Amino acid sequence: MMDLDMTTIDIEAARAILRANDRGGYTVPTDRLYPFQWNWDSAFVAMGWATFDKERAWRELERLVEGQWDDGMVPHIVFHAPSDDYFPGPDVWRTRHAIPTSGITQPPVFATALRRVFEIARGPDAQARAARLYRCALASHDWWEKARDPEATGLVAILHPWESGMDNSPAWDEAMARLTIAPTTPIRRRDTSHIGAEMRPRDEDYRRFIALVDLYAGLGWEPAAMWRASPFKLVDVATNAILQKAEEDLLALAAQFGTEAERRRIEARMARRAAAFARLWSEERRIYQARDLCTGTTVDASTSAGLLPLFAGIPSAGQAAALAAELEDWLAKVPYPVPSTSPLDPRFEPKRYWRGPIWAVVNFMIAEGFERYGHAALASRIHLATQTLMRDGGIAEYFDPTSGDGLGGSQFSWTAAIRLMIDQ
Ligand code: 9YW
Repeated sequence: MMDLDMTTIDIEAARAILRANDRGGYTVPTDRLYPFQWNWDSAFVAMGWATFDKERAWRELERLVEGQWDDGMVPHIVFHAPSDDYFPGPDVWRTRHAIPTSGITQPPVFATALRRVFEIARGPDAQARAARLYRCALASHDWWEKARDPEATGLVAILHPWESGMDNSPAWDEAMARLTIAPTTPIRRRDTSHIGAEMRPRDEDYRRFIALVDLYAGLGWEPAAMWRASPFKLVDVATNAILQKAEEDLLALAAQFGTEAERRRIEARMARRAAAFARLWSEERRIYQARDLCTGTTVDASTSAGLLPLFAGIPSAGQAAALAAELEDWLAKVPYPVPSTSPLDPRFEPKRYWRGPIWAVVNFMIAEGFERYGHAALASRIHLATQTLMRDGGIAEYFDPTSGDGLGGSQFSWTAAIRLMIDQ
């Protein structure tokens, strides 16, 4: 157990970060490096705000859906106010929404956040606010089904690595290396002027990220055209697991705010997805792995995404035990859980973004997942490690699993939010 005074200090520090990153109802992930509102960051941040400022928690979610498109997509970035600190900005995305946004999405944590905010932040207007946001969440899940699983397989696909939120994961290496398209937009990276290049994706990654953006901008961001033309179509484990958990939370909200038909629709999607997850399980690797829809093959990369189905209650008890055993093997190599790439994989890089470092939000979901399956000791070990990393390495963007060093941006909002949530 941590001593009480230190815990109070940590909590005050985490709250201060959210207040400092508040730009008027929305929270930037960190100053300068990410000067806008990011989709899945905001969902975690709303849950963090809910622990001490209920009004602010509601506003976070409401400001995010100001960017929601008519077709239901919640974009991965909402550009509420201009800034030169980030590339690619609205001029590169060329979308047509009234408030400028990016043209792709991110893991849908929104309904999970809405349920939690509604449970904690009950006030006189909570019913009406939740009812409206329930509609936004439902529209977003319907969009995922229609736009990203048009062949009704039960699993959705991402069309850009940024949609996974795990931008340069080794799981995308092969598909990205196959791309033959080149960017038309000149690449003017801003991230490496804020953060050391050794902690960021490589230039080659950025060329490919922007080549895909240019391709889709040329198609007017029309989902069916994007689906047909995309050379990058990946069934990401994390996105599907997070969506499944979000459906569970949406269903709970639908009991109060939805119709019978909506409840049936959500339940049907959940049943289909739960069954389809069997296609992502690797008995040999003891983990879930992504599938590449362009080649019809499994992506043999073991990453922290592969543990996330626990969060949605997808694995059997036997599979959960296998996932725990797999993680134990990783932790024989590195002292801190959970590295974003298996340290047994030759592509593991402990300081480079999603190729090794620990992310507090991912730790949180994995710990909740192990808890769900009764692996309480492993769950507490992960939560405790997240707290220790923040105490010793600062409330950083990510952490080196070999040394515990805090890396990337500092004073980081979603890391602070997780600090607040662990203590709930
Ligand atoms: C970028 C804000 C975002 C996260 C992503 C993370 C990073 C932004 O930062 O992407 O420009 O690379 O990969 O998951 O939402 O914290």
